[in-house]
Amino acid sequence: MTWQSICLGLMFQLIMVFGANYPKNINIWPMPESVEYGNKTLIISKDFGLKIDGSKYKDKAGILKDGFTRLLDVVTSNNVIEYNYGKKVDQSVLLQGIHVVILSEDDKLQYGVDESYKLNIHPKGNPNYAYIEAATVYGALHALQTFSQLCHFNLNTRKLVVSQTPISITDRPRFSYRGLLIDTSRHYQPLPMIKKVIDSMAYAKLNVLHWHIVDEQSFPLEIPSFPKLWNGAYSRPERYTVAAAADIVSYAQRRGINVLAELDVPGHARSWGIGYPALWPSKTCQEPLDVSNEFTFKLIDGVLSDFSKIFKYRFVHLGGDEVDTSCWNLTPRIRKWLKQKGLNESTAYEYFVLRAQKIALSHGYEVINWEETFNHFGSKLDRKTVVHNWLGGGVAEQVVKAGLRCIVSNQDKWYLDHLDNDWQTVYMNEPLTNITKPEQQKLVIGGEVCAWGEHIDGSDIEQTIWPRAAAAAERLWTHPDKLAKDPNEVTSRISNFRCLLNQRGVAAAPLDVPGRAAPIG
Ligand code: CP6
Repeated sequence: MTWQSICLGLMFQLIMVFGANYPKNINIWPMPESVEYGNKTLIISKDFGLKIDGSKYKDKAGILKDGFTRLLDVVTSNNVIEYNYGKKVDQSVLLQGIHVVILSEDDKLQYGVDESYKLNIHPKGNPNYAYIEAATVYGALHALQTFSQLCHFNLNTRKLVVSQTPISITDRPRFSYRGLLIDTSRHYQPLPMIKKVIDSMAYAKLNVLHWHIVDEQSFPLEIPSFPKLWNGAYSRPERYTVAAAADIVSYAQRRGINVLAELDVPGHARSWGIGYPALWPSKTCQEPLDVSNEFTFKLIDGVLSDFSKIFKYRFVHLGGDEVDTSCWNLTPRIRKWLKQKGLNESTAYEYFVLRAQKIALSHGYEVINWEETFNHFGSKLDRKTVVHNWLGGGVAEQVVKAGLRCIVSNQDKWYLDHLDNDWQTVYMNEPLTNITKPEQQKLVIGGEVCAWGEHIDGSDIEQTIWPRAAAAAERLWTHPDKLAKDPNEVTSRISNFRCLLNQRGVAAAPLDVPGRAAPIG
């Protein structure tokens, strides 16, 4: 018997004796880059407060203060996980608050903003204050989310506590783009529900709400330049005013989430013609938008001009997917135009997409397009285009080889409206599959789970999104070394996160492990 084996055996016995009543892991979702934790529990003071002494950031807009208020709301009201870690509550130290130091005064939220943070619960320094350091206020908001997941209601002391201290966390996202698509054309979503989705995204550190606002079924958004467009809404109440859309954008921004607006052209746009029938090839052939009509592009210009006043993200999504161009040839007027211009259906599709791109660029946007555009004429796309994968063929590899950026959303793994994509499948979808060169890996800016709206309205959106979107959130946030190789290793931790969502009022569906929805410890 060697010295080492005696030592290991002793450690094992110690863990058996002292660790029996103690959680095996730490329930943070998504898992941070590095975590060290102990087994003490600290009581949170009744007048738990926020201080920002020493921060360059002065919180004039109250983004941090509001984030702190939300933290108190979720940890003190109906949203507390009851854990009885029992014996090691430190009665001698009251946690009086959180000291946040933010190094940059800039509160501009943009693609690539520094979201890193450090969270220390008194391993050194002032024992009465948790300590957060972040480059920007948005990193600090992530730190508060992590902190909120460490708070529990302790049954022994009947007090709110922070468990597993002392704790020391260093964290930052793996990808800058961590998206969720919602679709308000197939079914309208009420504003409070969109806000609820935004809140829940912040719990999982997702940072882009891809708002697929309009499609062939309805056009619910007010466009002041072309006020008849929202005649294509299902009904008067099922519409979003400019003010409401701007409110959604600011609500999201204050939580560190950007809103990516989509204008899907030239397919998926039939509803535009309810207000402006000239956009249809004909009364009986209503899709795609009329490529031969200058009014089509004048209208796109007006819509994108109005978009640019509301949607402040660097990117706009111009769709370009599933375009059936047959109406163009079936309409004599358009067939004549194609012939005059020397175009066929395929080159006219290319002409349309590239012209729409130019309009978006003129309004200061960079463009995201669905992958069919790349598959048909990738080399002609603007070099700043981000190609959005959704088909199953692993286009990301080709896109980054061509030097363009890519977002991954393959439908066989990351479409949430496909209910047979279970959380394990979602978890295991690796955006860098077959991409090994560092300079090509950098071009994959992230990924997105999609909740297409054909079968989703306010009654089931939360259950459809959660908990599976959380599995993607960890894939997109967590350093690959910390990701589980086998999703079953994280069942207990994701169950805990699902339970946390329920306790915060989000109707997350059960995981598919019978009887294990809310494990203790
Ligand atoms: N709507 C739009 C959709 C889809 C796409 N674009 C879609 C296609 C196939 C499946 C799910 C959704 N409903 N505008 C494709 C990007 Cl299986």
